Formats: sequence, C-alpha cells, structure tokens
Amino acid sequence: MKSILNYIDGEFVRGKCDFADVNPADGSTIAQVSEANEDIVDRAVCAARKALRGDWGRLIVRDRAVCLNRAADAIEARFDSFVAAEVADTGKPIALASKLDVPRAAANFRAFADLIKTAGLESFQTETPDGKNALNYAVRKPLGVVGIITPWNLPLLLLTWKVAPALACGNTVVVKPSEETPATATLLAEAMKEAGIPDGVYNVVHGFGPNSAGEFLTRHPDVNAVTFTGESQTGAAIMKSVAATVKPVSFELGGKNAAIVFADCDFDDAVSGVAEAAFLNTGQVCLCTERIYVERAIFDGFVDKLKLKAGSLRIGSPLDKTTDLGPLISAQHRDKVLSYYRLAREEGATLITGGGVPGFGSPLDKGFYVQPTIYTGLPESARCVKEEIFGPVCHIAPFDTEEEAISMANDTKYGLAASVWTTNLKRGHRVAQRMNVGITWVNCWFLRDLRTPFGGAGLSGIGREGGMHSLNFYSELNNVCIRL
Ligand code: NAD
Ligand code: 6OH
Repeated sequence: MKSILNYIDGEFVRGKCDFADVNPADGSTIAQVSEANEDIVDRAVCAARKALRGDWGRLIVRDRAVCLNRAADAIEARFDSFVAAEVADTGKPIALASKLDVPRAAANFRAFADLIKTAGLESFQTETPDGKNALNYAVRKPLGVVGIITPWNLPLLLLTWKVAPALACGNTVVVKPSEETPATATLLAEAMKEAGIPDGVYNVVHGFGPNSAGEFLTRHPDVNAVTFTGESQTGAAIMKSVAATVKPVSFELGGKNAAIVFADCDFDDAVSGVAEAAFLNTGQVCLCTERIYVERAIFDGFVDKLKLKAGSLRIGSPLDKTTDLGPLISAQHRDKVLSYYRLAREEGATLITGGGVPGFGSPLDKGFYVQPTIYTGLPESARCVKEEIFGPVCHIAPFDTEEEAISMANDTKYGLAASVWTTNLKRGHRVAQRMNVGITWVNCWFLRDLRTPFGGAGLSGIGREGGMHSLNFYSELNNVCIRL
C-alpha cells in the first residue's frame, strides 16, 4: 500500500499513526496517510522559520519570481501525475482536473511571479507644520511563517492559490491539506524540490482539524499568519485558535450563491451557464449556485430546459474522459447531501429531477454518487434555501420584479458569489452592483482573472485574495517616514 508522508525541511517524515486515503468513486483505499502529531507540526514550523533565515530569505524579488516560474514548469512537467492523484483523491472527472485544477495550479505560480516583479507601493510627500517636507514610503517584507489550511473540493488549485503569493512575498509555508485529499500537496513537494526552492520553504503536515494537525498549526505561537479555505464553522474555530497569539487571518468560506435570470437573457446561454454553476464538480465548488431566481415569464421553460440539461449529464467513472459528474467526496458528505434531499421533501418541495442515488451495476455502486437534483416550490425561509448543501442540487423560484429578485438573492447570511443573466447592459451593471457578495458574474460564471479581488462577505469570509490583495495580505508593510 502506498504511503503519503509529511514533508519537512526537504525530507519525507513518517508520523506515529496512519489514516486511510479513500477513492470516492469506489470506496477503495488508495494510500495510508501519515498523521502529524503536535511534535511533527512543531518541527515543520521550526524548519519554515529556519528557512526564512537561510538562502530563501536573502533572495532578491526577481530570483523569487524565477523560482515560482520553475515551480509552474515542474507542475506542468508532472501534469499527468497531478491529474491522476487529484482524480483518485477527489473522484472528479479526469476532463475537469485536466482543464481546471492542474492548469490553474501552474497559472497561480506564474501569475504571482509576474505580479511580484512589478508590484509598487504608495509613497507620499508630506508637508510638515514648520513648512518643510517629509517623505513617506512603504516597504514590503514577509510576514514570516504562514500556515495554510485547505479543503478537498479543488485541492491543488486552492492550495497553490495561497502558496504562490505567500512565497512571492518571501514567506515560508506549512500547509495542511484536507485529510480527504492529501496527495497533490505531497506531490507538490517533489515539484518544489525539482524547482530548486530551498528546503524548509514549503512544508506539508497531514491530519485532521480539531486536536490534530490543523489545530496544532493554527495555535502554534511561531506561525505568523493563517490563511484558510473551508467551511464557515471551521473558520470560526480557527479564529478562536489564533486569538491568543493575534495572528492575521484570511478566510475564504462557504456560500449559498444565487443566480438571477431575467426574461431578456440569452436563453440557451443562461441555461448552459446556470447548469454549469449548479453541477460543476458535482456541486462541490464554493461558488456553485444553489438558488436560482427566474423571471416568471420564462420560469416554466427554464425549469424544463434545466431539467433536460441535468438529465443529459453523464454520471460515471472519473477516469472516463466523457464523464461530467463524479461522486461526492465521502460517504459522510453523501449522507449530508442526501439528508437535504429528504429535508426538501419534508419542507414541501416539488422534485423536478433527481433526488436519489444512481445505480451502475458495477464497483461504482460502492462510490459516493448522488443524482443531480432540482427542486421548486420551497418558501424562501426553507432550510434547503438557506443552508449550504455543497452538492449537485439547486432550487428554482420565480420572481416578478428586479427589486424582488435582488432582495431574495441578498436574503442570506452568506455573501460569496452571484450571477446575473440578462442582455440589458444597464440592468446587468445595476443588479450586479447591488449584490452583497465578493464576486458577481454577468452572463458567465467562475470566469477568473487572478488579478481581481476574490473573497466573500458575511459568513463567506474575511478579506480578499487575488492580485495585489494577496500581496498585501502576505506582506508586512513597513512605512518609512523621512524628514527632509
Ligand atoms: P472544512 O472546513 O471541513 O475543512 C477545511 C480544512 O480545515 C481541512 O483541511 C480540515 O482538516 C481543516 N480543519 C477542520 N477543522 C479545523 C480546525 N478546528 N482547526 C484547523 N483546521 C481545521 O471544509 P471542507 O469540508 O474541506 O470544504 C468544504 C467547505 O469549504 C464548504 O463550506 C465550501 O463552501 C468551502 N469552500 C470555500 C471556498 C472559498 O473560496 N470561499 C473554496 C472551497 C471550499
Ligand atoms: C471554491 O470552491 C472555489 C474557489 C476558487 C478560487 O479560490 C479561485 O481562485 O478561483
């Protein structure tokens, strides 16, 4: 059986206990993962601190950028291994991992290599009371050791989205990937070595959250900042854990995202776009749409067409290049999603399609599959309309006025993303700007430019990453004031 080990100071390190890495497509065990205890997490943090004082800490910005580009090259050189590891761990279709996850990992490194070379900082000429001048300018310094904790839905994409800017700013990192998907963070260690990134700059510890590697990392006094992507409740637990040592945090959390479809939309584009937003990665993307508001004039036609789209999705083996929908991540997560399918019935929903588990008559029956599911007819107060389900499921409700649609879309404690579907340019801008979220897409969804601010309001997060926002989070700015 394959072992997945911790990675500290350039060496693979075994802990005292193992846990199983399970393939969600058939329930088989892929590997045994070595869990880091508190001592191993401490060794990783010490190695990261030591590396700050070594060659890495002395690199000029241009050479750091070279290292990041070499990391991207190393990912691309091992493209097939990264895809295979991500597909086995997550059960996502091979076509998706090849198109989205692994290319984005390389793109994350390249984007921040480019940005750090050109990033400027503000300066001010300040008039002093005695009629003279002072000059203020800021310098960018690393925060130090950054703890990075990531989820299982887009493991390599979300990990590198944080590792790349952290390294661009000269930090060192200790990463704790999800216990469900430990493989690609570990493979990245090999790519980092190949890229010539000094030992101790990138460290990996494996394990769970509470009373395990996640908590040991967030409460470690020598970790200078924590960046986290995952559930809102986990964010709350991490806030408590970092409070004692007052660490800065950046949180990208959950969502209960809305799509608003106006009668003047390009109908076929809107159906395709919303179907992708509801079902991509089996609905396990924080940005996925679980609430769809459709103008009454096209409501019935839209529901029919979305049902056809859901019915045409090919559910099957992640290794089949034509598969659209793989399994959910785990038996536990499938239980959660199916509990919402039951709850929707209890809450009085009309089932349009799905609502159960597909049968294959093959080993895939041991996988954690569910059917893509569409409901209508729930009141806005229903738990299925309010709570994040994180599966291939959406609820469609009609609206009559723009004002009503905006108010329903904004009636949530989350605030991550929204999409607006209309061919009326003014309406597109007007509605998009009134969404209480971090990102609104008009006539598209999950179209990313890595320089833009990314994050959420309310329960969906704290802070923004992306472009300069990432550089500013991962840097300590020292303002120098000189009396002239
Ligand atoms: P999760 O919060 O359960 O776990 C995420 C990570 O946190 C894992 O590595 C886990 O081991 C760790 N963790 C758990 N408890 C911890 C603790 N007390 N201290 C330290 N670490 C702890 O999330 P998940 O189930 O892996 O991912 C699904 C959730 O993530 C969904 O809510 C989804 O919306 C959200 N998500 C958000 C974004 C975003 O960008 N906003 C992106 C992806 C996923
Ligand atoms: C959540 O599941 C997806 C998050 C996406 C990003 O963080 C990104 O940078 O595209």
